[in-house]
Amino acid sequence: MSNESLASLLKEERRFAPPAALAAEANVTAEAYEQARADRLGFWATQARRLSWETEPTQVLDWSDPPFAKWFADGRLNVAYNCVDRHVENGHGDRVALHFEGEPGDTRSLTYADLQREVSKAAHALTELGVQAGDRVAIYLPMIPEAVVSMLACARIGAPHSVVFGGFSADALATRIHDADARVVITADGGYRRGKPSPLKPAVDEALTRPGTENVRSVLVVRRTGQEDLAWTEGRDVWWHDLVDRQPEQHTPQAFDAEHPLFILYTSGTTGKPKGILHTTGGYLTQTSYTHHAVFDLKPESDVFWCTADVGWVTGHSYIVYGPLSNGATEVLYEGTPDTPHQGRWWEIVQKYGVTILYTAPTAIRAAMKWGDDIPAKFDLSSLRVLGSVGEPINPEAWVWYRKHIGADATPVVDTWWQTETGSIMISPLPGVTEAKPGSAQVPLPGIAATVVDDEGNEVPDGAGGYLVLTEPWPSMLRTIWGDDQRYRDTYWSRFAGRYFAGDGAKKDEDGDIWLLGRVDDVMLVSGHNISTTEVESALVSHPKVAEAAVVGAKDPQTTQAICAFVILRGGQEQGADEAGLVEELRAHVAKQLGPIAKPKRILPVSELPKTRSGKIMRRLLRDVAENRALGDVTTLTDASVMDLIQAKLPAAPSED
Ligand code: 6R9
Repeated sequence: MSNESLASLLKEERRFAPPAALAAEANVTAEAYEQARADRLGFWATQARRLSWETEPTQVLDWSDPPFAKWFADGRLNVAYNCVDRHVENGHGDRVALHFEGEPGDTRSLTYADLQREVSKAAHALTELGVQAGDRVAIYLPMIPEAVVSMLACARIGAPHSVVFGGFSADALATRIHDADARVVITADGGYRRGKPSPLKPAVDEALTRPGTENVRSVLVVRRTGQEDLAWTEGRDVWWHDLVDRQPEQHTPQAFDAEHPLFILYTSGTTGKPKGILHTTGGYLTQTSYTHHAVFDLKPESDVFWCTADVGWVTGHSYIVYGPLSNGATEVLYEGTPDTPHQGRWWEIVQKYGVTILYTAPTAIRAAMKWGDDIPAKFDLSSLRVLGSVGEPINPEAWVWYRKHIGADATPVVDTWWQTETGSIMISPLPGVTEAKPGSAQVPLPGIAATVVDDEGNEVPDGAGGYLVLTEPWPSMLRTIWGDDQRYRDTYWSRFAGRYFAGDGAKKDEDGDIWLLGRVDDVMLVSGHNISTTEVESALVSHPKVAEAAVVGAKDPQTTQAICAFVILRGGQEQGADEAGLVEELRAHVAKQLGPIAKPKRILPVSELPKTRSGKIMRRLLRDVAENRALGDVTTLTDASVMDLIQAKLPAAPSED
């Protein structure tokens, strides 16, 4: 961003009070903020008692060597015991942990007692393969119960896992195996996506031919799709059902130090080599458990929780595996895509399992908006009581749509800001406390310290914009970048001395509530003004004909950058008929919402946008298109053919003012 702080253009006046019944019974009340303010570390020490420790910690935070934090350092615990065994010991062995729904419609329910047996067997199997505490295990699986079981089995024996998205290529997998120096890979023959089996094992075979992957001794393969003619390397490859099924059903968990590594998860960032974000044991589990309890108001006896994320994303780690299971939740695990075999699949699943809490991403909400209101209307969604959003700023219009059409115009919507690096939710309303504002993540959770600063690192006043920073260490923070302490310091702790720089633009409104404005790299500079892509996108989405928008700044000789928008129209909107008229209407709409400076120079209606598997729009690629450049790295795209469709729309005559 240039010297001028990010201008804040969007005005949002709608307010939604928490439902009285929910507020009266809420897990967390306004008092939590007071307690945390009065004694932040004492507050986290109290939250650590949510867990069962073999050795209770006496220390809370050790920040004597910043930015390298230690939390609860003299405590010892086992994560899998906390997520599984203790619930069985407490009499909840018959409670369903996972309702698995395969994409083809096959189902499987695992109780906590089942999960204990499966995790124990898998832990024995990994030990038989020679995996010891500290060894890294790569997991490359579809969204099937074995993914959860594998992660917990690794945690049980103290072997850090590195989960790699099933959609990533052999190259991406090889780089991650190499960087973490993994010893074992857990995979499947394939998984189901969009109605067909999609192979996985061949990518592992290919990855393991690459230099740097020689230390992989074994590949453990789950049979999911039953594909024939699978290549098999004798002595290295072993079927899950051959090895795991014959193991003993009891396994004694061993406690590890609170700072023992739990997992590495790679984030690609915008450029360069992926960063292996390292998370450890006690602090991570404390904060994922607390935030899951507080932000979703989880009542483990009655709620059915569903986080739609892939386990290969941090959201799947923290809010499919560690948060919900540490809290003894019953949850849904769904393998496939939202529109297979029909566009009501998710709502059918909500109805079938009586889902009460749904946690998803803005991209999915906007897709549902595009498909039309009539689709969710066909299903009984009355079980839902809390809705959550994560991954990108949620446009106010999408927020309101989500509440109205999925939440019966009654459920709270919690917009949760956090990152792979933060491990758990950091900024979010609380459903029983906060008066919600559509489009704003609002306030740091109790025990979390965040603010917005200008270029010089000075806190901006209410009503102004700048950079989001975290001003105090937090329990589930990353501990370093795997194997690269210097890059950890440089990336997060050097821009503003003593504070964590998140890389996001943000503003504080007149009430001091925080609004996220997108990645700092995406901010546009137009005729000397910094304009956030998020705000222009939200203005476009507030037009009744637009479901989704992606905005980029393209080089421009007159204005430094010109605003270029790609829009997806809502269901039922004619495309092509009078495109020029529609484009003019949308440009005028943005000018009216935000002011003439934010009026896009070009608007291109498209049918799809390039996204990562976690649903984030890849603006970098759209910038390449808008500036007529060859496309950069597309390996983390869900569907590379999208870019061909978008490029085919060009060149379109840019409309001039
Ligand atoms: C959990 C996750 C992190 C980046 C983050 C920000 C964006 C996530 C958001 C949000 C606005 C929210 N982001 N949640 N922006 N409002 N509620 O997404 O982790 O994949 O590491 O991405 O996602 O830009 O910096 P990760």
